[in-house]
Amino acid sequence: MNEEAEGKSARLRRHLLSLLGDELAPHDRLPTERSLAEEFGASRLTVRLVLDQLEREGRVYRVQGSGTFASEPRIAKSVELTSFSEDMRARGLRPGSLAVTEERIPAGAEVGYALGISPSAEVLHVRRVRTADGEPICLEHSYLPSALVPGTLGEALRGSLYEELAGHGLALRRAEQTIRATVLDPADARELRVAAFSPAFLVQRTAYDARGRAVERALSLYRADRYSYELTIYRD
Ligand code: 16G
Repeated sequence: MNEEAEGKSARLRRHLLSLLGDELAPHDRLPTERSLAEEFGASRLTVRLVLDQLEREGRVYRVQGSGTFASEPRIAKSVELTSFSEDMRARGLRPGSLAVTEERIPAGAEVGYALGISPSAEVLHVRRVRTADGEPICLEHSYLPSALVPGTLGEALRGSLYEELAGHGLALRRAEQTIRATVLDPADARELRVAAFSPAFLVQRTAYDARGRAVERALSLYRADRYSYELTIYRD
C-alpha cells in the first residue's frame, strides 16, 4: 500500500472506530463501501481492507448482499476473581441460567486432582447454560466437594453460585485458571445457539476459600464472539 492510501486507511479506521464506539448500536448497518470510498477519497479496495481488519478483530460482521454491521460488544473479563453474575451486572446485563442440573458423582482423576481429593470422593456436579439478557453465552460445569457442600443447591442455582457458597461460609478468595482456545461440539453449540464448531474459550478454574480449601473446580466454555480477556501487565 502506498503512503497516501495508508494515510486514508488510518483516517477511515479512526472514523469507523468512533462510529462503532459512539453512534452505532449492535447490529446497526455501517455506511456502504461506496459511500465511505467517496467520503474519504479512497479506493474501494482500501475501504474493503479496513473493513476486513475490523471484521478480523470482531468489531463488525458482514452479511452477503446486505452490508456490514456493528458486532455485539465483547464481554471483557478481567483477571479479578469475579462471578458470572458480577461480570454481567457490571456491564448492565441481566445474568441468568438455563438447563440447570445437579448430580452427585465420583470426582474422577482430573477433578479429584484439582480439588486435592480422592478420585473416588463424591462431588456435586452443577451444569448451567449461563445467559446475558436471556442470550446463552457460556456453558459451565462446576464440581464442588460433597464434603464441603453436602446438600443440594436447588433453586439457589438460578441465582449466583458464589453468593450461595459465601452464605455457607465458603467465600472464594483466590483461583488458579488456565484459558485455552477450543471449538464447540455440535451439542454444546446448539445450547449456546451458535453454529457447530464455533470458536470458544475453555477456562478451567480451581477456586479456593480464605482457608485455602479448594471449593470449586469449574470448566467454563465461553462463546469467543462474545468474550475477550483483559490483562494488565507490568514491567519493573
Ligand atoms: C464464573 C466462574 C465459574 C463460577 C461462576 C459463578 C470463570 C472462568 N468461571 O463463571 O467458575 O462457577 O462464575 O457465577 O470465571 P455465579 O455466582 O453467577 O453463579
